[in-house]
Amino acid sequence: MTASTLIDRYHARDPRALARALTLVENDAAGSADVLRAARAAPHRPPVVGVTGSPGSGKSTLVSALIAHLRAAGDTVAVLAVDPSSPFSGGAILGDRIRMLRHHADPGVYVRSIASRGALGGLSARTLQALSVLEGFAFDWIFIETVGVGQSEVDIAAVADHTVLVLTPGGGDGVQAFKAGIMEIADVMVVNKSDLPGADRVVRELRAAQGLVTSHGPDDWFAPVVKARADQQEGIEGVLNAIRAHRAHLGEAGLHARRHERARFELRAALQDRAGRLVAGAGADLIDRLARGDLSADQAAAELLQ
Ligand SMILES: Nc1nc2c(ncn2[C@@H]2O[C@H](COP(=O)(O)OP(=O)(O)OP(=O)(O)O)[C@@H](O)[C@H]2O)c(=O)[nH]1
Ligand SMILES: [Mg+2]
Repeated sequence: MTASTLIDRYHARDPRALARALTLVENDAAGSADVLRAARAAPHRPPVVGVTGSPGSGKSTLVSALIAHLRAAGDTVAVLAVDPSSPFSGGAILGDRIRMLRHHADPGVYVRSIASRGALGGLSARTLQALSVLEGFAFDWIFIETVGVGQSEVDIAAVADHTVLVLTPGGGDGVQAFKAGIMEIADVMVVNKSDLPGADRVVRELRAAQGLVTSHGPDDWFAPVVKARADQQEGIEGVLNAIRAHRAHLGEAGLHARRHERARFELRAALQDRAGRLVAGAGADLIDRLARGDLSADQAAAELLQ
């Protein structure tokens, strides 16, 4: 298939062309620039919802419940499941596959798993390209699930229009989130597993913690705290309404600003990729001079860039 045939079929919403286009941009293969340009020129702007939270908090179950809800209303959905290919969360991807399986035969749902950059689960430039290809395919909604370890939850907030933080009762999850500064990235907070004891307390704690944050302007967004029981489809409408409310709050100007933030993130990711390749290819002599102290890291960097 030539690049232009592929793009024609992609525009015609052929699912095989979508899969092909995604593989192309994920591998930075020949023709990927053309595909990417076509995807980004598309007029569609589906909401991009990032879902993050501790391992096992119920992110995949929640996304699956949201899909069921949206499909019932006739909306199409794509999911980008970012798999941190690290040993300590190695089981995630299999679990995701199994949980999303009930949507498997539905052509209105597309699930794509993609490896993340390194053990910290950060998003790579290629992941963002895949996201653009999904956006251009005119899905009504796009969800990105990342495991909330290290870099990924900060990354997701820079990339998504709406960041949903999934918390659970017990384990001091709410307080933990507050301390770690994770609450600041959340546009919507979901207290999932509300069937477990302590859910109402976590909700109260989160709301109280929000109240402690000073210097709020009149236009500031207070992330709604929504209770849910994802495995039973409970509270899902509330989560969707909170996302919709945040979209309305952002408005055109806010969404525009988020797109620019994403572009900046993508540029940084691309530069980091390039820097990594430069360092990998650095001569032994340069490394030796740096190690001996003949050269500062800054000077060595300048030399590499030349
Ligand atoms: N009791 C209870 N269990 C739930 C609820 N939602 C999800 N679970 C269960 O929690 C477990 C983890 O759910 P997942 O959806 O895989 O969680 P996750 O956050 O995607 O996990 P990772 O991707 O591995 O980080 C599963 O056994 C779910 O069935 C809930 O509302 N209540
Ligand atoms: Mg999961």
